[in-house]
Amino acid sequence: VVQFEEKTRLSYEQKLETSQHSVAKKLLETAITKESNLIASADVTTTDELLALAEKVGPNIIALKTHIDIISDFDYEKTIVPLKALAEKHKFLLMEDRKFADIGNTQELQFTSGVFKITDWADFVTSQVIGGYESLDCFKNVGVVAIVGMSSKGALTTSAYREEALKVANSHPNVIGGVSQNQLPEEMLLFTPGVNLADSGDGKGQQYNTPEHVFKTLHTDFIIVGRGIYKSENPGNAALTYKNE
Ligand code: S5P
Repeated sequence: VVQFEEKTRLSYEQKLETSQHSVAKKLLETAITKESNLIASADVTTTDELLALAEKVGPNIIALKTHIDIISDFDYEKTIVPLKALAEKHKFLLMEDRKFADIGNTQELQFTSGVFKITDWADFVTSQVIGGYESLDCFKNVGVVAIVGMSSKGALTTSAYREEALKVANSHPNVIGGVSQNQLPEEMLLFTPGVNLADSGDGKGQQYNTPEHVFKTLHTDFIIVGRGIYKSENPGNAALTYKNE
């Protein structure tokens, strides 16, 4: 009888031993300490909602993912200062999902300037790799999560694109991992959005899988959950449910 052994994923402890980047290490340490691999996506549009959500989900997440440019009353002192305090209190990291997609010089300006000053507060950011290797050089003081594959219907991140994107991402020292709906090389951390226990889509192109599916078939390291948590009647309980899943 020939037995086929299913390839198992490395443990967070094993990944911690081999990870090179300080932000990757911090994420893995947080995951181990809090026994969580959950990132909540805070796609809310006011500072009050953002801070209230962070307070509720904070104990059960390892990172809070923001789209800081959708906060309509953004103010560095009123939005970021208390958000950083909550991150410190509940021991989670801040992931700004900016999905940079330009030449290096422009990305550097978008990262460091404007009202958001992402460089001052984000622990890690998402970036497309469409601008090529050198476009990622500006993200020196943060970890970069490369957008390798997207979850939406009809996305142009085909297997040929993903293969090329991975070459850029996996060779760049600022990159700690990738966002994808497919497995990644073991040395990269895999972040998977498009996770929801109740729905299979949102009617706007988003496609959902369950936590069980992405952990078992993709060997995801961290799930990213937005509406499954922040639209829930009780986001604190929902975060705990997704953490336990
Ligand atoms: O391929 C992707 C990449 C990202 S980062 N698909 C995604 O949905 N995302 C983000 O994950 C998206 O921008 C949103 O902030 C979150 C998913 O939210 P949900 O409400 O659909 O869970």
